[in-house]
Amino acid sequence: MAQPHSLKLLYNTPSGKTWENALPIGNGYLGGMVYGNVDSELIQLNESTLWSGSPNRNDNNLSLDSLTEIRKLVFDGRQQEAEQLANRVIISKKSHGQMYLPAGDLHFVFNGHENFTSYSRKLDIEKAIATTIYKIDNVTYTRKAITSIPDRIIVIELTADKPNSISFISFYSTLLPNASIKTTNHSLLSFSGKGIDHEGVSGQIKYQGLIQFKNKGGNINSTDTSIIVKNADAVTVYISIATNFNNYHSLDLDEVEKAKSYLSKAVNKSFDEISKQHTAAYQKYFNRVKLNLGEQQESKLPTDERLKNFTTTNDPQLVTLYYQYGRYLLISSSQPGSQPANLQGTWNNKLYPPWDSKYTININAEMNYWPAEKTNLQELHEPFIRMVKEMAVTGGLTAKNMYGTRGWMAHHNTDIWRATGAVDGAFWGAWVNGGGWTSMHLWEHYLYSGDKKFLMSVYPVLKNAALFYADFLIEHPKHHYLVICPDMSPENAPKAHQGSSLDAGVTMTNQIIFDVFSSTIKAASILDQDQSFADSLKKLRSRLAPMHIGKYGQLQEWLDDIDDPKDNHRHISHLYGLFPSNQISPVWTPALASAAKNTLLQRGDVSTGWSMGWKVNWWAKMLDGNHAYKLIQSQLTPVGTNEGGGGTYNNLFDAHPPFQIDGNFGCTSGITEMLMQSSNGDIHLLPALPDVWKKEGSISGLKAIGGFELIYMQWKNGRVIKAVFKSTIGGNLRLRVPNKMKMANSKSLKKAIGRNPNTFYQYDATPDPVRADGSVITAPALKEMFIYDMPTKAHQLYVLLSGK
Ligand code: FUC
Repeated sequence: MAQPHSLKLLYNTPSGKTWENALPIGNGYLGGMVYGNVDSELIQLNESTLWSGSPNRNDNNLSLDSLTEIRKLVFDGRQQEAEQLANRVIISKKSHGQMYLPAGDLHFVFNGHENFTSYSRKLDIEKAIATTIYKIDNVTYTRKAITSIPDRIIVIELTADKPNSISFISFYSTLLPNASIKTTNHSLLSFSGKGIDHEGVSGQIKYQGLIQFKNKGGNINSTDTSIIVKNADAVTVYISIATNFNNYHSLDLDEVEKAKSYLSKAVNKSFDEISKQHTAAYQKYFNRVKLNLGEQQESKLPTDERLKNFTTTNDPQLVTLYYQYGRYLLISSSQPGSQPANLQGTWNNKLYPPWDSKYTININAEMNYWPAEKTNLQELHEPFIRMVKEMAVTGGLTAKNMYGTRGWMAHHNTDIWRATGAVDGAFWGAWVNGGGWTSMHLWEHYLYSGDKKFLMSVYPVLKNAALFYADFLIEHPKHHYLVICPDMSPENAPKAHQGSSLDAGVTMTNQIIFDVFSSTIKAASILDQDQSFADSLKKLRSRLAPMHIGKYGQLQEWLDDIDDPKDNHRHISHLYGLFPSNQISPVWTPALASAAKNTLLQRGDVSTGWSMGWKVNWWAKMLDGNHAYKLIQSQLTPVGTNEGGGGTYNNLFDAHPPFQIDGNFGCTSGITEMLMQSSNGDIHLLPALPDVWKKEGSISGLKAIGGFELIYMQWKNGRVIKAVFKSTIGGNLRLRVPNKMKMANSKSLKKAIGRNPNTFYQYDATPDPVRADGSVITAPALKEMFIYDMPTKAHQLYVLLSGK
């Protein structure tokens, strides 16, 4: 099979003034947006700890005294009054979250470069380098930009193919007030200042930027605030930015020393040397997964044109590019020790960005990390996991202050200060599952790695997430289940509640609690501790509300059957149970799965970017590859052309709109789920392969639950013809494939019967009207599949070939 066209975003026009045309580079700590403009180039800068405000809390401690009243109002069906009261006593009177700030713009003015030819710019995501090339008269100019992972700096190289050709003026500008900008020794441009005050929280982040210009040939000079280069052969620019941020409660680092130390370590290295080491560090992650869906001639066209054509052309390589771009963006915005990727990853040019460019944890921040484990970037999950551990501390006080419980909780937003109070308005903010949902990422990391030491280290976080629920659940006076009240299905309101979202015992919450309890019970047993606590959780779990199928054949979003089949709200939160959780499965719970399918059909396809990204995952989990592909088509539609919905910008950033990075990550996860799933009690190969990709393709490097790695898989005409697995911790590998397979060494594969003996693949019975009894249920859609068992040992390769 032909090798896929190299993985590059290509353009033959500069970005102009449009930020969403510019190309992102980053290393988790620093971000740059490279415009590739010719006579006035712009690199927009970010530093991931440059935020407004300072350590602060935003709980509303009036909550506790009014809780009984709010609950009574909700149970009495007086939701609007409950919401009004919640606005007064639950919603923060202080900060509604601080903002991620831009770190300024670096400009280069090239006089006489207005009329250029032979222009191209590209982002090579195999090497993580952005390049701009153009010609003026007979001179070819090349600019390269990287954000080095090992050196923690941005480096730009400007070259020309004739000596003495490079002349420009460079200066820095910023939206941040009161910045000080100066030059030193004619070659160092520095900027410094403080993050801004916001919503009553004083800005205490101090930042320092150092931009060192190094010319070869020609000469270099400066004014007070700009650098002037004349007739150089080549110029290298080293950008170091640091802040005093140490962690969410201390600002005790020296930003000047930090910025200096990164710069001094890098400045004596050449661009080539830094870029070689950067690419090697980047490829350590990136090269782990290779995807080939085939390619057509379209691969050679500029990326923006391919995007325009995508819905009407079969361009599988654009999907490959978009898939790998999701991995590129995660590597570039989330490195061990860095801040987690926020709503915009690491890239923001606005002083007041949409939703503060912070962390929305009722879907968006979690979605950012869906590709982390399965696309073999598990180390990059660390910043998110650390954020959860930190919220477990700040949210411990919130649980106590606001709800009088033990354990920890968070509402629907957080920020760099790990604020866990309720924000925006009760309609959105009186949601208590930010801790429950985010803590499931700790469990997921354990499921993929089998790392018991890790599980031991995060067990207190899991246990305390469970404790909050254990204390906060109360009996529903009408339904008698244990429920959360006040509760809501994120950001949606049933018609019956006249515009109020508040309710009790909504489906998503019950599913999240079920997961938090089930994983804590399992973790306690794996770690051999807390047996009586685990038993008490089992009792509580058995009293949670099960999922219900409503009068339109839908999965009920609320405890009462009050869904509107015409509701096309972007949040379909009750399908959390289908993905990322697996309480709904066409294998184990066919009736619930068909209700989930009805819900998906009723809600429709086109929506905001992240919502479509989620839908790719859901349709993949429904084993419907063609519908999942339809959503990829809607996602890969130029922004503004999907009626009422999101899409994609020219630089392949996801459009909510505006830009929000979650849709990129959601889609990368969804494409993975189309090719391999490991959440239905087995490793399922090609579970949702759309017709357009059936002919042939291959993928390598995906990770599966239980420490398995798919070293390589190749398919032809929808059949798996080769699959190579590695196990890192041993255990039974149960395989579900669309065709017969055999082992390469002629050992026969055993036909699987009963429950998968691999404990990583054993799920607790879900609250399902068609609960499985332990035997393998074969839903009609799965009749044609072949299921095998193979005991494995750690670090051995297992090669399987298709029968014919
Ligand atoms: C949630 C979503 C919005 C948006 C915001 C950042 O509130 O409902 O669509 O994505 O997060």
